[in-house]
Amino acid sequence: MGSVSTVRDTPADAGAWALSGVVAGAAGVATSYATAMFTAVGSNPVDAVASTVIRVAPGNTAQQAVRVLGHADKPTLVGGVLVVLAVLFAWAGHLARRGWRGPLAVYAVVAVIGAAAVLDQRGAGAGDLVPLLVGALTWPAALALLIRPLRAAAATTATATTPQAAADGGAAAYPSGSRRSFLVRVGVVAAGAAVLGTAARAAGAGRRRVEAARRLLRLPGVTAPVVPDGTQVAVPSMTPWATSAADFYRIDTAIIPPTVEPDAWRLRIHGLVDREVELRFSDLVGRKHTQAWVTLCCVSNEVGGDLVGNAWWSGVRVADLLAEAGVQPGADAVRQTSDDGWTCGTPLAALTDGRDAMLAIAMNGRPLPIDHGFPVRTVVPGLYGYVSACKWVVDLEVTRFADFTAFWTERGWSERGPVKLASRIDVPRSGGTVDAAGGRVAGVAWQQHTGVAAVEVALDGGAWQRADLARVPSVDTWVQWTAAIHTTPGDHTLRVRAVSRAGEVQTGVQHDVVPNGATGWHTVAFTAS
Ligand SMILES: Nc1nc2c(c(=O)[nH]1)N[C@H]1C(S)=C(S)[C@@H](COP(=O)(O)O)O[C@H]1N2
Ligand SMILES: [Mo]
Repeated sequence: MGSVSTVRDTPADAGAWALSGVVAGAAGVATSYATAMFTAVGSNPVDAVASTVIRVAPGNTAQQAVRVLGHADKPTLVGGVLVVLAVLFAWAGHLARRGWRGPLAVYAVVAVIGAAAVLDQRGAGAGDLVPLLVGALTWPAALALLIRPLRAAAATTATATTPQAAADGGAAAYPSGSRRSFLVRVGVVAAGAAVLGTAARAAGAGRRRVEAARRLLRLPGVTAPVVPDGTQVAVPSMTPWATSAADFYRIDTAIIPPTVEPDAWRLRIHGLVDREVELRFSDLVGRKHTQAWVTLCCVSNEVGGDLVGNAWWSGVRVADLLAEAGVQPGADAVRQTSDDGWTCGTPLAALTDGRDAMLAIAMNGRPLPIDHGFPVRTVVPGLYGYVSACKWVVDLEVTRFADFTAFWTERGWSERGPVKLASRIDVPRSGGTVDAAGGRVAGVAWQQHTGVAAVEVALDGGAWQRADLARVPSVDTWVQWTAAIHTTPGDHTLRVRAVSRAGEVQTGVQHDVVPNGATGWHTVAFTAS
């Protein structure tokens, strides 16, 4: 602590509290903005408020404003929202002199308005509130950090000066040590908010640009998905056989998903080939396409887990491209690299044995969503994603497994990742209820590119009984199954196992996901009534 100087309650001191409020507020705005931009979960609350203002403005003031301001309408409105916020945050800081009740009330009001605006956006759900929540937690945390030196100074001053000064909330006359500490904290928090905001803005701008390019893309020859007849069992609340892009699980190492413009995309095929091939996106669009329903799943999927989805993929067969490059003898692998440097090693055989291994440009009849690999990703029926389904793929190196390692194999996962035979109970959910007299249970089973021949269920650890299988267009997708339950009212368990078309009976031995996929029978406890 430095020397104790008993300065009067100057405007500059009052300014310190207000400044704390503004900087803490800015920190929260930055963290919520960054959460929205980096994760693409939810919407940025400030933008949401601006949009809501446009929508609810009385009469056609908003339209007028938009006309007058022209293209500057949105930035101007957002600027206005930020100015109002700055005033409220300054006020919160000012109120903090007298304790936490004031600032918390201000934050609560701002958060409620923000939440209302976020939920007011088209198609918004509770999950969209995540960025706002992050910001709302940042406000008091940052404020506490910033005002600690002010509080300390106020306490010192209160003892050094009059009781009246203390009652006034402690004149913010601070010892020089507190002053330095305060200025350092303000500087650090403000700089942090600025850096975070700028980074988030860059990420968001790239994403918006690519999202616009994606919307404008036309992919001739890519057809909309038509769910084949008989693939969906008619059991209430059963999982859809075809997974929408929105419901499709997402797994990757990208904190900020790569944003690759189709015009800038290049794919290099090189390594053990007769001639290197470089492809542009337009080359892929113009080539002969293959389209197929393919189920994709993650090696990290626990027994009964939902890291599995089934989509209609359109693209170009990798085999055709490799044939053009001319694969040399001795090669047994393709090392795939994505735009963000992630790598995986895929057996050459799986890419050339006639299965629908493709460089996909569309998912469910639409350009790939950014999070699922836009503009191009690989899909290989029968292999886990971590060894095959490279998103944002930009490089295929024909090589030998002996000559390289890939992202996940360097972290203890197996070099090869053929999909294991698996089955899951979807109805009932754990703890659910089933009609004791013939209630229907249902689920899915999969082993892509091998196929499922049968599914069996067992009640309370008893004998296995055959379930009915729905239809599938090929062995590359999951299959739905259903069975009827006949039992006594009360608590029971149901388990499931599959038999593959290769004759394998799914093992009941429980094995963790590391290093090459979980095993064991999915078992669900339920009540019959
Ligand atoms: N570029 C890149 N591609 C990737 C990954 C990744 O981390 N980065 N993860 C893989 C894994 S582990 C899986 S299971 C699938 C998941 O694909 P999805 O997110 O489209 O469902 O992508 C694969 N492709
Ligand atoms: Mo995965």
